[in-house]
Amino acid sequence: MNNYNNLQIDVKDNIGLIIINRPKQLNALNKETIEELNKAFNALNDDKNIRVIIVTGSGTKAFVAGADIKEFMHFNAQQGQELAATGQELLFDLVENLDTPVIAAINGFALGGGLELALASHIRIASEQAKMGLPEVSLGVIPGYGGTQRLAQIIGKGRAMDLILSAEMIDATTALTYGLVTEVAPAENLMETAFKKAKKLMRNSPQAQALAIKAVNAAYPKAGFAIEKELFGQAFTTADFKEGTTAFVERRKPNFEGA
Ligand code: DAK
Repeated sequence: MNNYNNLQIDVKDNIGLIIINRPKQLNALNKETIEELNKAFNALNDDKNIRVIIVTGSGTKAFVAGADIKEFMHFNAQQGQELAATGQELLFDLVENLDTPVIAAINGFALGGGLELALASHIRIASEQAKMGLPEVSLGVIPGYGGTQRLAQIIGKGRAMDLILSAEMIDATTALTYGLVTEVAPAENLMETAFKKAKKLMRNSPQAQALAIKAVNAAYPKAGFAIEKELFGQAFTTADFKEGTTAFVERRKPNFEGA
């Protein structure tokens, strides 16, 4: 099960644990990690002995600090659009629509694509140290992995607009108030709390849970996701995108056109 460069998979008590393991890059999602996550989620979902999947990040600092900026800054518009389409399908839509319940155990920074992975998960539990946000507009892009849609679905349009347009991070207590996470635990108890939750879920019918996931997801329109992909592609071609990602790598504030 552990034939992955960027993941560690553990199975215990019928629970599948996926640890995203690129601590030096704060577990940022590069293309290979997204492909490996697709394989791992599919494999655990297909294994009928696995009743719940928990996804978390390695180390104590980050769940996932976003898409890998150093990788995607070099993509051209076509690659950007392709990545938007395949990334959404391979990982974010996949997770949201799995039969097996997925718990995101948010152990630190969950930013951009990292928060989008948590948003696609069925249940979110955060450590007291977690920080969450969608900083994309500070890089000259928009959330491209479903964030514009799922954040508003989960916390409402007003708060989602605030978080997306300000690019600000919120802490775990605020996330709990917003309903972005449903539980907060001290950092040292996060995994214990997530496993406890998983065991509670396991008391119930897996068939009924799979049907319930389908039914809940059916309530949300899909059209916005296609528009998000298209607009993400547009943002990818702008000078602001070049400036925003270059400024990140150069560790300086961006100078956006007209800002
Ligand atoms: N990508 C690549 N490397 C990253 C990274 C990221 N997202 N986040 C952190 N790192 C790297 C840093 O560059 C640094 O590397 P070295 O300089 O040591 O080589 C290392 O991780 C440690 O980070 P820091 O030195 O910055 O650590 P600090 O404690 O000072 O700051 C931080 C922690 C989380 C506040 C900071 O690292 C940070 O602001 N990180 C970036 C957060 C962010 O903006 N994430 C990206 C959001 S945009 C797409 C669809 C969606 C997306 C992309 C494409 N398509 C459809 C194509 C989504 C985009 C995003 O996620």
